Amino acid sequence: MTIYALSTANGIAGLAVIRVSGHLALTALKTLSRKSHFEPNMMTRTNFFDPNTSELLDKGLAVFFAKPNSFTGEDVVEIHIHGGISTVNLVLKALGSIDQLRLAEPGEFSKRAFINNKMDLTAIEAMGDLINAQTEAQHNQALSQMGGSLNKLYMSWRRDLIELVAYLEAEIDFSEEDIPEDILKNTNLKIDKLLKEMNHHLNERHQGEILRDGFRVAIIGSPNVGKSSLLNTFAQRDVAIVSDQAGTTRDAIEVRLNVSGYPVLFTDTAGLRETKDSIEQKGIEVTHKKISESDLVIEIFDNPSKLEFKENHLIVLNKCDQVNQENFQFKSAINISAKSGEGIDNLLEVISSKVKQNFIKQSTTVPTKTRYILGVQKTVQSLLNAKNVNLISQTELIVEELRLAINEIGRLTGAVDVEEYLEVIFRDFCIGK
Ligand SMILES: Nc1nc2c(ncn2[C@@H]2O[C@H](COP(=O)(O)OP(=O)(O)OP(=O)(O)O)[C@@H](O)[C@H]2O)c(=O)[nH]1
Ligand SMILES: [Mg+2]
Repeated sequence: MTIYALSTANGIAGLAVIRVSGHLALTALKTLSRKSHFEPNMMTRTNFFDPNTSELLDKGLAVFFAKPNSFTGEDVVEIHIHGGISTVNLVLKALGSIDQLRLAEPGEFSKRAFINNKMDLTAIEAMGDLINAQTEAQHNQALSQMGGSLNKLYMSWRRDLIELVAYLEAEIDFSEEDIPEDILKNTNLKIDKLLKEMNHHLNERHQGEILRDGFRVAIIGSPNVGKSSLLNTFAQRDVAIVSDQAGTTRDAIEVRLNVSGYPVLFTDTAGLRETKDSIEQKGIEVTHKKISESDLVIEIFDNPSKLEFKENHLIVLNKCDQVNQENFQFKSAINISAKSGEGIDNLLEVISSKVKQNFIKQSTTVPTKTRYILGVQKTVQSLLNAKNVNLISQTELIVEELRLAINEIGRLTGAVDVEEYLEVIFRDFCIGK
């Protein structure tokens, strides 16, 4: 079947692009444009008509990509028309009236690209990440993985394992006696090298989480010091209730912000103090949990005489509009006023440099999906099993475990049976992608 869909966002816009893919794509374009020839890869100005009423629908541009040199690997046509609900709907309706054309399902263009070997699964998933990226760091990571950085890593492991199996199998087939000692030693060395690389990869998962979910900053301190006020100042809107009553905030309130191109998740928490109020106690429990989960803790004080320095906490003295700065005992606290905005830029800069330190080491092959982490963990398990079998007498068992490992890694890129994954992966895509 030839499929079509609006590939740009729905709604009012200057332009809209409708994509058509399949063996009838060019026929569909010719039908709508009443032109008999389109040069591949060349943008052509054309009118678009309703094939049933001959009515002019829009004037625009069209481009034809001949298979296999297209996004999906099939014949593809892009129809560029004016954006806007009515024009788009009329052209979609006109396409739908052509025999054997149907509206694409979510992610169907990408699925066809995968089936036709235009992209492996890691690249397709990275393309989804690219579309959803909200910060520069997420964008860069996605772009690199779309370019094949993860695919290259996984494929190199798979190739090493396949070579190892071939090597062992040759030995099993040809030697009448037990496998020579040096071959087994060599096998173990190779397995150890792979295990080291895979464990290193798994250790990078936290970086992937930070990139996806944001660098987590917990804002803590005693009641009334101005935690919620600071969150509101960062967010530039009222996300948390501010009042002069101690114990205002009970639930943790989260705001995701872009700090110098990095995703940062700020959490405002319940003020820490002894209390008999059971709801507030629960809030304080949550605060402790947030502290343990965070990548950075900002501890706020509003009284210079109470300042206390703790390792790994960023100490902030709030309400500097109120207190006489000359009296500060500790100059090393960051002085701000959540109310007047004084010192906020400086504080953001300090946070930004902490976030950057975290991302500087960021590798482009971070396992960005749970699927990758689980697959590599299973591979590691198979390799550990392979190492544990009795090497001399049970070489077949080693080969068996290595085969499991090869299969597991192959599923990550889509090199082997992945039917069960496909639906899950493409389900998250929108129509037209
Ligand atoms: N003068 C001055 N007042 C501030 C400043 N920041 C906050 N306040 C006031 O301090 C009081 C407490 O502010 P909140 O932001 O609710 O404090 P909190 O730490 O979230 O308090 P709890 O949620 O109760 O723990 C409010 O009356 C704010 O208006 C500041 O920079 N200067
Ligand atoms: Mg509060």
